[in-house]
Amino acid sequence: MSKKTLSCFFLALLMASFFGCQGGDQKIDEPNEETRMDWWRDARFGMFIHWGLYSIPAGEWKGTTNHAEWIRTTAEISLEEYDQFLDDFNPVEFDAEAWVKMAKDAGMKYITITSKHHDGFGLYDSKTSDFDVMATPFKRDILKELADACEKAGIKLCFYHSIMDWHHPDYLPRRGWEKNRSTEGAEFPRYVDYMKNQLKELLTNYGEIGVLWFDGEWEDTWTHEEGVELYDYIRSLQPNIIINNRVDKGRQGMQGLTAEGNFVGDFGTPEQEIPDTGLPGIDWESCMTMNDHWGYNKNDDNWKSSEELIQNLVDIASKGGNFLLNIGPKADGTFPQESIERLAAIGNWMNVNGASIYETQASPFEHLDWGRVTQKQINGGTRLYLHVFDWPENGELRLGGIRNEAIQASLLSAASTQLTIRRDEDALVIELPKISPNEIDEVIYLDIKGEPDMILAPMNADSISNH
Ligand code: H79
Repeated sequence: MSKKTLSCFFLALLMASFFGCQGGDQKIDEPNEETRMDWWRDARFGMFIHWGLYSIPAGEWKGTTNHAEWIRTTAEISLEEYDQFLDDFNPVEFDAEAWVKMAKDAGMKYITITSKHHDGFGLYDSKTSDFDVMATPFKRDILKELADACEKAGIKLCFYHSIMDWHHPDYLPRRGWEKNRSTEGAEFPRYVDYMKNQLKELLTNYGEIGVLWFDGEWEDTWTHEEGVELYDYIRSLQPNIIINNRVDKGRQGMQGLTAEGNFVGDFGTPEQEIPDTGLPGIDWESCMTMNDHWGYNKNDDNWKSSEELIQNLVDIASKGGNFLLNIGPKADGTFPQESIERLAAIGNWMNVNGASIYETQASPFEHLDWGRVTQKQINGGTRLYLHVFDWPENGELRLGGIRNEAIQASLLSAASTQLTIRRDEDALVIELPKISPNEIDEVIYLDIKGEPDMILAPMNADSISNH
């Protein structure tokens, strides 16, 4: 093992122990593993869509306003009352091609939509259920229209499917407040069969699906054995599909990474957070809302700025993860205006800087004051993308702790601009224009010879125990 490989190994070990996880059983011994995950690892950026009957009350119920896709439970709405939303679901403005175009223009490579959320409502034509879009005045298979639009646009379609189900009579347990819903005759194994039949429909009628994204696995009724069985079942229907770690019981809280053990699932799922550092050898995807709710909430105006969202995407890419950014469409089938504006701003940035995100790997640097780094192999060397969040006042960008010889540096937004590079002890220093062309994140690319040869802090027992 070379010194560099050795230090990478220790870094990986340190991070794994720091996070208390080994990524579980990620099935890395399978011969087709690399190709199966390739498109997803290259994509880096996807759109989450939370849409269903809950978009009708839009987060508000009898004067309380802090609800969304959980409204049936958080507002304690009886099944009979919730079922009445079926009559009102008529999103006449829904236009699958327009949705897919907004995702694509923002630079997203895949769309993960709720085929069924915890409320049990299906956005598609399910022969196994009466609680689906065909029971509404709309009577159009939303997922089929999206599948066609995605196919045309070259976007991967993925499904979020909740294991927890507050509607099916065989699902257990009932919510604590649901005193009037009897459990008599309910049999959980029959619910599992129902869910598998639904999944079979979803994996048979909508072409090749990119990801199955499970959720609601934390309830006591769902077991590790059922998770493994479901994982294998899904892979038997579409062998190349990718499945998140919430299919099994190994997820560790909202941090979302898989605990050590024999758990199935192809990637970790941090929710509303970004890990502090990269996680070498572990696939993960941070999912996040643009405001404070997943489903549409008409009173929630706590929108993240476009700057924050772009910097989140960069931060995640610099740590080797994917970003799944959520939209909660309105009941009429349109996206909230604030979401449309943010998608457009991200798209403007991605049009210029997409190369610094797609098909990149995590940063070789541990910490940088001024921003983040992503990297890509090039002929004979490595292209480092330097994402400058804080433009240096003295006009000098300092990249410390790297031994490689520099080849050239340019602004990604103006590749003809050659920037001057000099070495200052362990650092490469790049002379920048006085003013940043893009205050959110101007990207410099720096080509170096060979793979990054980093000067890492010595890994001894003291430095490990200091973490
Ligand atoms: O679909 C969106 C939310 O509706 C859903 N996940 C995102 C993608 C979601 N469901 N619940 N939550 C989010 C928060 C639930 C957290 C908890 Fe737990 C469930 C706390 C205790 C049980 C997470 C899982 C922490 C421990 C286990």
